[in-house]
Amino acid sequence: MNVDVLLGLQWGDEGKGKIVDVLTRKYDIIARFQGGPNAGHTLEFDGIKHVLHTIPSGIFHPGIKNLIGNGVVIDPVIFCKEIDALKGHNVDVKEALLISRKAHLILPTHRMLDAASEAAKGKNKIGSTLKGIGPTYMDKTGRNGLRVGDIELRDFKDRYNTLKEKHEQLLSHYEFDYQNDLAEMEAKWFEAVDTLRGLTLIDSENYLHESLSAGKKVLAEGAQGSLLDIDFGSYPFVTSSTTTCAGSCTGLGIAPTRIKRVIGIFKAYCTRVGSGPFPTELFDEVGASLQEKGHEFGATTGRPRRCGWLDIPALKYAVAINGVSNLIMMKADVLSGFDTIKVCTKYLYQGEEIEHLPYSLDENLIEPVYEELPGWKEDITELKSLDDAPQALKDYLAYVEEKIGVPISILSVGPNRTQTIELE
Ligand code: 2SA
Ligand code: MG
Repeated sequence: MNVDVLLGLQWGDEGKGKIVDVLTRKYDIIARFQGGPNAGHTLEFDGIKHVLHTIPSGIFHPGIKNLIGNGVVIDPVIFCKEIDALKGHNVDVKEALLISRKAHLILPTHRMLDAASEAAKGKNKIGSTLKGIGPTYMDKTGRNGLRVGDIELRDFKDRYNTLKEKHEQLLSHYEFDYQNDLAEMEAKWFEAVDTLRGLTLIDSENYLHESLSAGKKVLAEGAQGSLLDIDFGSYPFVTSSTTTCAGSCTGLGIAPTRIKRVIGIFKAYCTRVGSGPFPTELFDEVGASLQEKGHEFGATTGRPRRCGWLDIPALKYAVAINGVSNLIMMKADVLSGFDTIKVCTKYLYQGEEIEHLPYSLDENLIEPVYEELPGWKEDITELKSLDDAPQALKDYLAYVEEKIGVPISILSVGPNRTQTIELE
């Protein structure tokens, strides 16, 4: 059978967690393919809000397998905290959660390196989540990393010490005041590694291959967003993994020919957390109101997210890179109440109008050009069908579909599972 891929088309926080949770019943396996505890996937149901970082968003559905793929980086300490938070929700992690032996481990010293590297950048900080993501992927591509499967080897401690010593050398080159006690961090880390050892560690590419051959359906769950992709994002203000569709092949070991649908999620407006260019960013009361109404704060760090209008050239770029077959529009409810809604349809780039995303998104070179659409005043959080939607919302959806050339198959009008309208 096939793999569907679900990923974010903007700078992350599009609502992937909620939609994976909603769609899980259609699949047998939910598989995360990249990123790590930098992600914050928020799910809300039965009056409770859950935030997942490393664990796939299908975990609350009995009978579904949730796989952490080889492309993911795992911090055992954060991972164990997530597992603890699942206790009391009837989740048998030994049964429901599978972990690739080829996933890489985030060491305490990776986190220290992340902090030191960010501090050294001064005003050019990436705005990293400080979870050690960049240094861990650097060790992966530098062929120095530690993998989950290593914890089953007899010489694991030696391997750990070799990498830690390398890190300590690197750290000695930074002038950075480490507030944390490494010995204490290490003790917690090794305790968490023991817990990890007791979970279900597998060669996940083989498992997926066999499952697909046996007719199982897989949903690959992305983290962060396409504009944070290491190759195609607003480099260097990106994360260190392949957040785009291709990442699902390398991060899970599935062949491109297995992929059927590519489901792209976007917010009805834009947000970005961390540094880096953001052409449609609003610094006025409209931006403040989007932030407040949309509760736009980082699910991992609590940082306020920057807000702005929808950016069509950026969205089109993401749709093209990923080969998106279905769109999902999130947080349409947050746009209720505006007299008019602006949409960026092109840019003024060095004095010339362009409709594509240019190489540099430097704010001194690029200026968004907007079209204005009528807004709607109605509260749409109880909406069950598009038939009952305000005309201006229907027009907004039709406008975006026409601009992008891909149908919108789901509209989300609130954070809860139940506030989801399937349009197909
Ligand atoms: P990193 O930590 O090395 O991956 O940071 C590099 C850049 O990637 C951004 N990034 C994110 N952007 C949006 N959401 C993310 N997850 C959390 C959330 C973020 C949070 O769900 O809200 O809580 O702050 C995420 N993870 C990484 C990051 O801001 C840097 O710009
Ligand atoms: Mg998030």
